[in-house]
Amino acid sequence: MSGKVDLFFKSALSITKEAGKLIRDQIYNRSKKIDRKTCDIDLVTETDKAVENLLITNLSQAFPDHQFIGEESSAEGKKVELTDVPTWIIDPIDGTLNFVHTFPHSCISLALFIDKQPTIGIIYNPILEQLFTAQKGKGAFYNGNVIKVSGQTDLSQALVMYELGTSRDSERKENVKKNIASLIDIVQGMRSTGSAALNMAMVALGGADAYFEFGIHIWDIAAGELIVTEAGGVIIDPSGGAVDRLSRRVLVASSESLAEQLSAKLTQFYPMPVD
Ligand code: LIP
Repeated sequence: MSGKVDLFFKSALSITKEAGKLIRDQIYNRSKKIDRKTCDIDLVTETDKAVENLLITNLSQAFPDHQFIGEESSAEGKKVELTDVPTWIIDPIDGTLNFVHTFPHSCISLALFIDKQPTIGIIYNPILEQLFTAQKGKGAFYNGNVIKVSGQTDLSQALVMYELGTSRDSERKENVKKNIASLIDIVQGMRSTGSAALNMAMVALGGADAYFEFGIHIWDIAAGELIVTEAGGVIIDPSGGAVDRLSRRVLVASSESLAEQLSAKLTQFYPMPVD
């Protein structure tokens, strides 16, 4: 299977680079065609759709028996179902609001799951030429160089990634405010890129020490999970225990100890799962 995964990886990388050109070509277009999804801060552009279409078209031509879970296909009603069949999980532009604002922190997040396990992870910001990759058991890389998490084990010394999210749900917003107000006096710093995948890439790079969010989707975290764990980090449910990739909740950290310390400080929130 290893030879096959190498082929999957090489093909996916080439197709992702091709798709990245669509983002790079449009990032400075100030009149992007923008549609609203669930609210005025949950947006999709024609570039999101074009990138997802290019990835699915080319990957399904190369691997006809593979399945797909894509953010925009899901938004158009396709059921989100993770089976044992090799499945590509796609966020065509993670950080769409950044892309709309020409804020250059947006990326393609592409993962391959086999038997419901992450096997390939690719996070590519084509605007700043930032490429994070991992294959199961083969380590994590940033622009071809091996990366490792920071190994931070003290929450008071940690730089923690968070997000405000893209829903106007008042209960969720209150939870965000509560956790920021609590953590601001506990951790050394807090940062937000506007992209779950890039937040996870920062943890894998060792540039941040942890990231948590309530309200994400499987396509936001599927690639980042493998890149973080192959860099030596951990992924858990924010309340502790094993992550449920369809629960819309995630916590990654540079060490088991830091993950547990952060989890203990969080006020939990349980988003409605995607049906
Ligand atoms: C975004 C995530 C981010 C989250 C936003 C949104 P999108 O993904 O990367 O972490 O806070 O709500 O889900 O919508 O830009 O692909």
